[in-house]
Amino acid sequence: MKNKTIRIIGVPIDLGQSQRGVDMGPSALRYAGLSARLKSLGYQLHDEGNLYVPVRDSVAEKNNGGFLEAVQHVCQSVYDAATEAIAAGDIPLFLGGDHSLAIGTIGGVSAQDRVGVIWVDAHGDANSPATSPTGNIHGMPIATLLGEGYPELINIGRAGAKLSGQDIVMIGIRDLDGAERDWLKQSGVKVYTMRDLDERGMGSVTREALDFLHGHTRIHVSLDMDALDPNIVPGVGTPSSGGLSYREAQLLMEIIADSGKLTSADIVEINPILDHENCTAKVAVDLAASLFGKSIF
Ligand code: 6HN
Ligand code: MN
Ligand code: MN
Ligand code: MN
Repeated sequence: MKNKTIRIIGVPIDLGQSQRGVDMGPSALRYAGLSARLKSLGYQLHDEGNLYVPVRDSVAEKNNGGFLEAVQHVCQSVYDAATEAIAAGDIPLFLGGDHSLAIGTIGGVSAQDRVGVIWVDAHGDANSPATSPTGNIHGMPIATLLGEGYPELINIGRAGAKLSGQDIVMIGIRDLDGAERDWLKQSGVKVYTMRDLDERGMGSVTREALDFLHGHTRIHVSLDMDALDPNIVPGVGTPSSGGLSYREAQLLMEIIADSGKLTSADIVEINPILDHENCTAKVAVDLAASLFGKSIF
């Protein structure tokens, strides 16, 4: 995997949720030294800058759909950037922005091959417009990718569902809405909650997760920073207590790296306005280094 090119693609989207500030996530990650850290591991780094995302204040909010149309346009350009990076043989690393962008990243990276997704999050992000208590699209990417929800988002890039439940493993889950939970249970997605991690430990859970995806040659990691405990990552818009420790998250990244199958990733939901001295982005950079193969010894 090393001597490959990592293509950094910023997606400063804050239109999939209601807190201001998550659009600054890509800058926070760059200021925390992301490129230099990955370069030091032996990769070529190519920072494409940020994709165009309209400034929230310049977009009219629709009554029920929030910023549906704007999210659709952004996710289409994310999809295109993802397919281009994969076609070039690069590893795209998407910097969010809120988690709605994963509709585009995962749609795009799965255009040619079947891709296994490891979704690291406190939340299931498996609401549809019918089940969502907030209407926020960042709570809907998993359902959308599985073909449930707004047709405008489901059909981005190519028509229909981009994944099936057997392509997705979730780790770190502890905050599901009622109807979201019911839907997830019948979806075929493999869900590891915080209780699973407490009982069995991160090492065993991660190895089982990789085994669940053994038929997939490519793995995409979608890392929502709110998977970690808010005590160590205060800069997230939807914090949930009882999250991953620093070392649990590192071990997860280290074991995924050992698989040698990582071909794309997202780091999302960092909100510098809510953060303390960019510490959330600094933790994210540490995790990215492990995900891309840094080993302690
Ligand atoms: N995220 N389940 C809540 C909702 O609004 O649907 C929270 C979603 C959080 C989404 O953190 O990416
Ligand atoms: Mn999320
Ligand atoms: Mn989340
Ligand atoms: Mn947020």
